Amino acid sequence: MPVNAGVEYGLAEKKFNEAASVQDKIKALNEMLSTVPKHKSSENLRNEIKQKISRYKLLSEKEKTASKKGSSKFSVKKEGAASVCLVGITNSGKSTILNKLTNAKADIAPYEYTTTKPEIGIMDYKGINIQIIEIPALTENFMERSDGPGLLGVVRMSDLIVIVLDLDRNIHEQITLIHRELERAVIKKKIIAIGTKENKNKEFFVTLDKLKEEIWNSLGLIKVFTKQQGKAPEKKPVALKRGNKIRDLAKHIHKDFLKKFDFARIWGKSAKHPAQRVGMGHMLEDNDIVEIHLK
Ligand SMILES: Nc1nc2c(ncn2[C@@H]2O[C@H](COP(=O)(O)OP(=O)(O)OP(=O)(O)O)[C@@H](O)[C@H]2O)c(=O)[nH]1
Ligand SMILES: [Mg+2]
Repeated sequence: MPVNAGVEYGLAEKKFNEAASVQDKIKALNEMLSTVPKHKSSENLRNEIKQKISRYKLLSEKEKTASKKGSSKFSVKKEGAASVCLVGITNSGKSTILNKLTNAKADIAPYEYTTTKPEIGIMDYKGINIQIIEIPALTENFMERSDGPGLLGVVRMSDLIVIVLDLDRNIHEQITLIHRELERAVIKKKIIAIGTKENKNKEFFVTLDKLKEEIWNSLGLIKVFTKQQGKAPEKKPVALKRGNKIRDLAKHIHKDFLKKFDFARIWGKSAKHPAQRVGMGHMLEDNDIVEIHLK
């Protein structure tokens, strides 16, 4: 955080980073700007924020023009613990991977541009639902296409981008194109890459199970099992953010749980010993089992 900026700036910046839509980004940037004092020492920071605002305003204009043309509004409802977007050039095997990872039945064909709208499926990762979305193949100047801003809007709201690379074609060209188009749309997000077709470049080639694992690991989530006293743990885990505490789990289960919380018992990696008694501030780890006791 810059020297001159205070807590409000930090909060506004957090809002900016978490904002999914261009409009929310602009709102958060304006908030950030209003918290930075008009002072010589903070001039650079103010200019930086102003530049960002004008870039996002330009994007917002593009979105508006495109939506007037009628075809840009792809409203994809977020579902599951996280959303992952598959991007790549045409024929790279996005639909093939989507169908393999999820319950989706997207059309797969040897000709180009088979997918013309977002295709959505749900991946089951050890009991956690993760939404996987394929968007139509990226092309040069994607943002200028009538449906470009809408489709990139779908990428923007996702939590992770998976680049699907056709290993039969020039990898460097694919990566360059994809990064350039994402950059033009000012999309900054965690990205992983996966290779399809011939296994010439081992670096990018992963099996489906490995891919599932890699997606999960890149999302920064943990899964936690709840249990009731005297009973076995629930079969379906709860997804939480890495670093979350018992407090977050209690809140996730029911808003009243925070008020009524007494203590918790915990088993697993974060427990010093099985059934350790802990408070709300105890940090959870992947695969922990938690029994919450209410007052
Ligand atoms: N040999 C081989 N063929 C593949 C693989 N993945 C996809 N294909 C083939 O490549 C072609 C394109 O696959 P799709 O999954 O439709 O590719 P896409 O990226 O969704 O393509 P568009 O939606 O048209 O842009 C199909 O004929 C697939 O059968 C793979 O790993 N190995
Ligand atoms: Mg496709």
